[in-house]
Amino acid sequence: MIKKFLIKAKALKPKLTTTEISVDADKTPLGDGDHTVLDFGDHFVGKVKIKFSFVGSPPDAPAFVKLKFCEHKSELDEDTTNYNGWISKSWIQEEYVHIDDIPSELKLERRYAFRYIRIDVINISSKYRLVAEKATVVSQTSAKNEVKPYGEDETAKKIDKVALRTLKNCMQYEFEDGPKRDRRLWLGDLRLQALANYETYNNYDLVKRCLYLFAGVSEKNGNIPACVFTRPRVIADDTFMFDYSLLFIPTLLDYFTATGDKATALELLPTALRQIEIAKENFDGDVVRDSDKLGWCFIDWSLELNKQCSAQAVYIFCEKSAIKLCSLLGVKTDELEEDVKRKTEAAISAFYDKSLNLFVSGKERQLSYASNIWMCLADVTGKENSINILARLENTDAIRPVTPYLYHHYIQALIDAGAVDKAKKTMYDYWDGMVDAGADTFWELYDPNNADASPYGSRAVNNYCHAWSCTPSYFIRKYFTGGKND
Ligand code: RAM
Repeated sequence: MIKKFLIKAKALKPKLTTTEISVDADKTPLGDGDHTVLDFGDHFVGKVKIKFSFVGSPPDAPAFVKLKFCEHKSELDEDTTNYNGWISKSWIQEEYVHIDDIPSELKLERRYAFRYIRIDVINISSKYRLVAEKATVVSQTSAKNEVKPYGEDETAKKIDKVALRTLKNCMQYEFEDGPKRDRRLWLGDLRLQALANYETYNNYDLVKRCLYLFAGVSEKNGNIPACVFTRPRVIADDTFMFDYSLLFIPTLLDYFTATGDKATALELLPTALRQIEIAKENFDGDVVRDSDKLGWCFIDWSLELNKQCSAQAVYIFCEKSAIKLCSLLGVKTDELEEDVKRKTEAAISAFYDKSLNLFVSGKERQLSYASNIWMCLADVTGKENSINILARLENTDAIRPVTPYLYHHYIQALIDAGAVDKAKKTMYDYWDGMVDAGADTFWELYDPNNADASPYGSRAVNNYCHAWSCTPSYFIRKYFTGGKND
């Protein structure tokens, strides 16, 4: 823990903006086994109150009800009793409550992320029926301003509206990954949220707070954890990821580029550069270790993915960001430049398959979008080759991205290579698919061919509002502007 950084993070803790939204229920009298659904018409994050009354005789026994908060309508009828995912079932937003006094207003302590509330009456006396009258959410966010959906056409505007809401609802005391689950700050998510934030809500202090939180909880050796808990007090998670630690560097570079805040950049630069030194411990010579000896390197939620090649590329990408940041700050870059040159040459000789003209990964020489996307982002073979690599991939059975997180990187790689039209089409197809499937906010996972896709063994714990899916707002404003930014 570095106290002076955590003190700065604390001073930057935002005040949340709250808004009260109420909806009337359909007031159907509910007996044993009956249920009703309240629809708030959009996705909200906040605390909830529900007013109940009754019809019939005076209530002579409590009503025992189940409340289920759902982000997406498909969750309303999802049976979660036999949940067998590998992360805790406690993330599912279900409550079992006794209502003793009726009429009364039930005030729930937890914060929920939802559009719908399903109320099931489990047990009630036969002498009366329960009536749900009205529900209210005090919605909260640290986004200060409203941002008008923007886009060069209707599809872009439609996607942007949902992306803006995704970002806004993940903006709480930190940039959360998902307001339903895990409700905390992850580095990979932060980097993408910050990019979208610079084009939209411009809450620079929230990014600054998150940078100081990460730097403040770094290990004794300087290593930055993949995620931070802030409640009930600030504490680092014991999860470290090869890629996420390194991604602190471009996150700091982006922050400095957006704000010009040199004091912060200079203060956090040593922490950023330290990630390169620590990452080096995972190299044999200039080639990063294979996936099984590397520890966790995230890249994507595809469980079969070999990460070796992507890890090498992330390292190069981040080291190049470090060079840029140092140059902007007037810090010398000779050692970084020598190292990146060696790592780039090693990347080509270890991972570039000359017969395929594509990058492959691991002992099995696995072909994936991830490896090639990251090698293009790291600009290992130059822009012209990148455009060919990304085009060539399409006619192969390379492992495809499964999360909007890797889709983001795919789109960025296409843009960097100059394939802006293809990037736009890819973004429209993928994100508009979620809009068509009823997204009010964008999801953690979206596989157009498999509605049940989940890295957790059950989609009941998937998020339908997830940080890393908000970047259409960034792409649309920065690159797909109908010539406005050219
Ligand atoms: C998920 C989180 C987060 C991501 C990590 C790797 O559990 O929701 O978005 O960054 O995994």
